[in-house]
Amino acid sequence: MVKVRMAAPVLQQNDEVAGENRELFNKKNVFVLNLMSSPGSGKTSILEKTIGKLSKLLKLGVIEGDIYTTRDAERIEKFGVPVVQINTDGACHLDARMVKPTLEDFDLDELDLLIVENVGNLVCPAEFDLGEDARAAVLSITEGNDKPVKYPLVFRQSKVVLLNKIDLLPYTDCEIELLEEDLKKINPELELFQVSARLDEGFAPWIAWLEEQVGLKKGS
Ligand SMILES: Nc1nc2c(ncn2[C@@H]2O[C@H](COP(=O)(O)OP(=O)(O)O)[C@@H](O)[C@H]2O)c(=O)[nH]1
Ligand SMILES: [Mg+2]
Repeated sequence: MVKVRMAAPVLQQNDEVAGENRELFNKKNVFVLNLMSSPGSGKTSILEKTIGKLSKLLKLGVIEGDIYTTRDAERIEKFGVPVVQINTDGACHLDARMVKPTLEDFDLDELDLLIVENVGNLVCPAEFDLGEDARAAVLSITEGNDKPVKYPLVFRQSKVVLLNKIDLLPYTDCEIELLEEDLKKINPELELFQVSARLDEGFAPWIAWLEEQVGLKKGS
């Protein structure tokens, strides 16, 4: 059974709580990734593939952010990794105060990597620090070439963008080189990985990046 936490209104400021979360993650040497995108671009599908490839190498945990359902957490639970669902009850993003109580549900001493799937939304989640070490964004190539320039904040703040649904390239008007150019203009430091969660293709550089980040955190 998936554990569900309802978001409760709390008065403490988000950044203050994000700082407390970050302190705890640092103390426990857990690398925390905040995964963001619009609904349907493939966050959960990418997580499923990522867990399949990493769970033998690293100890993983997942927080699922959703407005109402536990569907994504149920998908993740099948892989046997600890997962907690946060239902935001209408809110379009997770915040640090929602994340904090869920940390009691994990044995952080036993985790190397905690991935937070944020609520599907390209705008609001980018405004809220959860205390994570890094952000990654998923952009599926079916969403239209103009999304990076229309919603730059999420891409500016991310270290990685996973360009998903590459298998659909022949059926769309996506111009992948231009899309990558726009993303690099917004954030020249971005690591761009083209993947297809459907075909399970292109994941090696992403997995290597995650392993590197976890290693750096352990060594720090
Ligand atoms: N063709 C194709 N479909 C995909 C790919 N990744 C995800 N999907 C589909 O896109 C839909 C949304 O995926 P999901 O992982 O739930 O997206 P999320 O809302 O961002 O978590 C589902 O129907 C997936 O099967 C992909 O690489 N290629
Ligand atoms: Mg999802």
